[in-house]
Amino acid sequence: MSTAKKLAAWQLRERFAAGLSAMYGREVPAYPTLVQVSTEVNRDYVQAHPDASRLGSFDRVTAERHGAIRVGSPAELTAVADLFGAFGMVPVGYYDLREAVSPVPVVSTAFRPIHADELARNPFRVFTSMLALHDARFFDAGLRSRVQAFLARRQLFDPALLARARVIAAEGGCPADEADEFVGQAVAAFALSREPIDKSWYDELSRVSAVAADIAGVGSTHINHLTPRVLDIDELYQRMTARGIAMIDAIQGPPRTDGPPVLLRQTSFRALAEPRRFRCDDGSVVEGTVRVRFGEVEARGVALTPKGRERYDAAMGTADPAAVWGRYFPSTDEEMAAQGLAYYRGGDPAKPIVYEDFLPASAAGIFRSNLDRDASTCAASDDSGYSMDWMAGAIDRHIHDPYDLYDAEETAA
Ligand code: OOG
Ligand code: NI
Repeated sequence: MSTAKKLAAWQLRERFAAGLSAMYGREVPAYPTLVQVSTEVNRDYVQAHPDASRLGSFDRVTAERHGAIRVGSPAELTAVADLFGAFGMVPVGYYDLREAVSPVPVVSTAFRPIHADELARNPFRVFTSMLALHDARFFDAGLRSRVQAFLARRQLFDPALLARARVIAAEGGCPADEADEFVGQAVAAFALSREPIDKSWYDELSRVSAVAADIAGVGSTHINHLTPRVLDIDELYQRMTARGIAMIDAIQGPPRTDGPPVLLRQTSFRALAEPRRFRCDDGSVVEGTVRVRFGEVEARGVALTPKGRERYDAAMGTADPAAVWGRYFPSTDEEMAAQGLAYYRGGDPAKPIVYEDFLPASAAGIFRSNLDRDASTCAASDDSGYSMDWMAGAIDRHIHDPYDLYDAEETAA
């Protein structure tokens, strides 16, 4: 029997997250600043609040990131699922961003670890969106078949990398001496390509939606953003603004309140222009820029039960959620637990279960805040049939319901 040292899925995940962060920091110079300010905010917060680690240790929170990627087809989404499986990341939740106030032509899931001990070791998660190509409101039949032909010609991941990932997922880890190469290749698959972009194709897709151009206008995928977690997002917002970094107008999600923080609050700074080369119809290559990648930061609170979520949605539907918050939510964890509004380990209000997922309205807002204009739609009706079940079938995997996971964690205690 081999005695070679083996790395477990979580150790590979930790290296994968760190590798992506290092690469993204080289690609997007504002990102290391965001990480640095986030770390400072967390350090100051922990010093001033003795109970700060209720929602996660300083080490976990400061190392914590989520990423976002976008792919074009069910086959590409399946490849992502194969790759992320090696890192112990499985699909959780279904988000339909076509239903947002400013619709985005994608349907999404999040790949993440699901067990409490795995989350505590490294909670890296990736919000993953797939182009809703079969929604006729965005894509007519002609454009759809040209996008499909374009996607069929590209290969996001080396088949050998995916084969290796499937073996690692099945074995729950890999020999230590193979880890660097595997993780390095997985990270590199999400680098921004330097290949020239076909200008007229990119422009045509941009007229439908900037997201469509970002996904299907180029030959590869890339990290769209990596998001550090902070313990005090209002403070982070102020410190970034003081450094002269223009943030979007608002913090998305629940307002700041005196009571227990719930769900997820996020904010971002505007996508930065990055140099890209474009190939014109006459074959010449010109320098240009694209603006698609941005910086985002988030604060996480306690996960809400379905009953709590209903209250949340009702509060958020009012004109000024901050002003009326107290009518919808009590101001202590004890009351939150007693009323069955949020999840606590073993029902103990001293042990909140952190929300590990995303919010569709915020996600659409994050997309939206970084696009110059909304998607253009036509009057056609949507017969795409996209749903969570459709997606589960398309990638041939169970998509976990977040509530099942929180329920299980509450009783596992
Ligand atoms: C994903 C936007 C959603 C979030 O944090 O809600 C997201 C994207 O822009 O691709 O990352
Ligand atoms: Ni995000």
